[in-house]
Amino acid sequence: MGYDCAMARWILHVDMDAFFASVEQLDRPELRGRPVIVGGLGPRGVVSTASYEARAFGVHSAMPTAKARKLCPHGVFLAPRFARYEEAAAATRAILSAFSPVVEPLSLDEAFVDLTGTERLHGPVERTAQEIHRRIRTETGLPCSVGLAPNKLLAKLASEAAKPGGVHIVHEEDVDGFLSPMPVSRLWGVGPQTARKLAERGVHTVGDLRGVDASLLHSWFGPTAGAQLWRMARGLDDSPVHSVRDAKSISQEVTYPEDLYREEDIARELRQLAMAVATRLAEESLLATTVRIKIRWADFTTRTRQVRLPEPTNHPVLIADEAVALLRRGGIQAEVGVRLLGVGLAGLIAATFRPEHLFVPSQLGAALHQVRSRHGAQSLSLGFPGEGHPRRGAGILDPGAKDGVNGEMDERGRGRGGRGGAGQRDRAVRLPDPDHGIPSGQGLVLLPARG
Ligand code: TTP
Ligand code: MG
Ligand code: MG
Repeated sequence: MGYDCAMARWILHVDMDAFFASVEQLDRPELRGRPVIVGGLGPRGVVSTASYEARAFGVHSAMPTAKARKLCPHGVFLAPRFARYEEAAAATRAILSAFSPVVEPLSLDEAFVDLTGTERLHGPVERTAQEIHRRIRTETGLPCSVGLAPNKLLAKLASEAAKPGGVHIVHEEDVDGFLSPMPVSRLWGVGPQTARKLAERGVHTVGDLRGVDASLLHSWFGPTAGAQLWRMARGLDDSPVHSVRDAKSISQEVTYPEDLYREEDIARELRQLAMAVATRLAEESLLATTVRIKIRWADFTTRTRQVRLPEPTNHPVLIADEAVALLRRGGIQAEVGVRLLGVGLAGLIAATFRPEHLFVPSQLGAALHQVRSRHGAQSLSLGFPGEGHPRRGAGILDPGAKDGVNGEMDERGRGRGGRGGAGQRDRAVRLPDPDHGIPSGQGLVLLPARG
């Protein structure tokens, strides 16, 4: 019914090929044609990406760098240069914006573009897809793959099918032929668990899935996931392309009933705000590249300061750390009290991958998000040993410690580089690995709920 008369949509998906490695090969021509591996270079580092030359040796993302070195001893191993990748990503986005106002960046290296209704301006969408592909290649010097299809689900699968370096177009009448042979695990949200459950029932391909009754899918996966699987098996997806993400920021501020004078009180409140915004960031599956603080003094002068992070993160400890470092950088006027504090996060990108190699205690971040979502935002705060309610025992974020939350940490929670921070208080988190460049904390501890 309504479906037939709705205007047919055309969604384009671009994904750069071996993005970080391609940028390195662009900037250093002597690396072209050679196996290039970008990632954490320390003993616990993880591969972010490998050039297609390196993939021939079996190297891939998320593999320990140590293993990649064994597989590909002649490879060129490089640490990531995020600022440069962001520059390349911005250049690509600028090209996309020339073809449609509706561009949704998904991560640094990929984006959806809604081309519906652009025919009058730019001609047939098939030609536009080729033109976008050509312009990215020639204007950024980087290889990419482009998918064009009636919706986001199919466009993303199409760009994967186009890899490396191609353009793949899926017309409405090709949908069945395109999807049927694919393993179900290629569909969004079909993780290993769902795939296993389906395989146990003889469902391996999307074609197999299409043969399963809706009622059966409901009984296996529940009404929501069941219906979603039924629709995806048919290539149906009406989710819109959101163009807002770039502009978005997340912030929170508090006006205090009594002005704050002591530096440690101000720092504690900032850390609390940082935890709150980091939680919202994680809830929205985003990473931030910029941290801001806002301070309004009792005389109503207001200052904001911001810092660009070396790498995108949603890590509450790291964000809190940066907020406090910003506070200290500007100096504290002890004689004038603080009336309002705010912490904001900007330069948001989708957390489509976990930058694990960048922040060693990433599981610590995940654990903090988990505890706070389960027990409420007030259940934990960050601070120094001795702050808060020392009698009830501040849980020190030392992965070696044996109590509660800390017990969940594994050896990955250790390893600290350190760019050298302000107050060198108790080093509650000891992270000895200098390759990871973790910003220095000021003795981070978990404080149990106050009051
Ligand atoms: P992807 O688009 O997933 O991979 P890719 O561009 O390297 O290769 P492909 O040709 O298959 O698309 O990720 C984009 C960049 O994001 C990648 O170059 C490095 C980074 N990244 C990580 O840092 N960690 C990860 O786990 C993944 C998957 C990617
Ligand atoms: Mg890519
Ligand atoms: Mg990608």
